Amino acid sequence: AISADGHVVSRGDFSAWLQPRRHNSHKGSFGSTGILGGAPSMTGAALLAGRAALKLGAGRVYLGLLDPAGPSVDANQPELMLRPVATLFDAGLQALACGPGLGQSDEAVRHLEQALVSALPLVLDADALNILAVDGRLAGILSSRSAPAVLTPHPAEAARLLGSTVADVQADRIAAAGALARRYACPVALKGCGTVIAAVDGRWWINTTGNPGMATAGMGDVLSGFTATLLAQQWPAKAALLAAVHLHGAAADRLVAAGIGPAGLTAGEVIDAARLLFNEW
Ligand code: NPW
Ligand code: AMP
Ligand code: MG
Repeated sequence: AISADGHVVSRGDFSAWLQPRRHNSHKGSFGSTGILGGAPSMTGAALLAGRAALKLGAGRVYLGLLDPAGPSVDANQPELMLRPVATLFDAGLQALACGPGLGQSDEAVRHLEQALVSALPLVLDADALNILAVDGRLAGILSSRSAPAVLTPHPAEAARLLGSTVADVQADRIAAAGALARRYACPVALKGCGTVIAAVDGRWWINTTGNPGMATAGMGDVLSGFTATLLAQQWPAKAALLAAVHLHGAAADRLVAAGIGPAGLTAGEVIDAARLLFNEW
């Protein structure tokens, strides 16, 4: 223990939820994960999140892309089901990641509100956090909703939410993560070297997996997909967040140990390495 309230993340923090698949499982046993994002020029973020969800065991993955000119199929991952965003909420989801490449258009705000007022477990990342930082009404809906949500800000997103600066956030990452967890009444992962996970009750964890090879575009979008699919597979919010953060970094560490990175490590490669590791766990 680092202090009475703080711990280093280890597998024991979530191993109770690592269950072998029952022999008679079917795709409905592993949940339908939704991804809301993919505005023009950022569809890749949503596709990465969707692929991450798929390869961490999702029964089904649905993507609602905001880009009207976006693809209707991912030729590299045709298992993903791409829907017009207006129909995403009709797909019978068990959890939804909001934010990867979402943008901050009026349409993005409307869909985020639909997510917040739903009873779905949510991952809120990237532009979903940027919208919450400037829209007090939606922030109020978040802090009073009863279904689970988790927040995964990087330091700049955390600074926007707190109305502070990246330097302030980085000067006391544990305090920043804890303040966000209290304010929004949900677990928070403040990402970056030594991701801090803060719970609503004041407990916090530092994750020591991960490396600077992860400092590349798309890496956070993969974490959103991992977290969302664990929520859809019925993991409790805090366990899902701890496991996703730990696995994400451990997968990147394994790739670097194999010479795949740090330079040039890609987010897509981390998805495949995480799949291997998760099946070993
Ligand atoms: P600086 O200035 O570089 O030092 P933004 P974004 C700071 C989508 N994506 N420690 C950083 O600092 C996302 O999903 C699409 C310190 C900079 O100021 C979003 O929807 C992709 N500072 C959207 O793009 C792949 C740190 O944060 C600022 C920090 C915008 O997201 C990429 C940048 O953050 C991307 O995911 C740290 N550890 N980490 C795609 N393939 O379609 C970050 N900063 O302005 O929120 O922009 O994160 O790129
Ligand atoms: P994002 O900025 O949203 O793309 O998220 C980046 C992801 O990569 C987060 O999960 C970070 O914790 C992780 N990451 C980036 N740089 C490092 C680093 N130097 N050490 C460990 N993890 C990192
Ligand atoms: Mg991000």
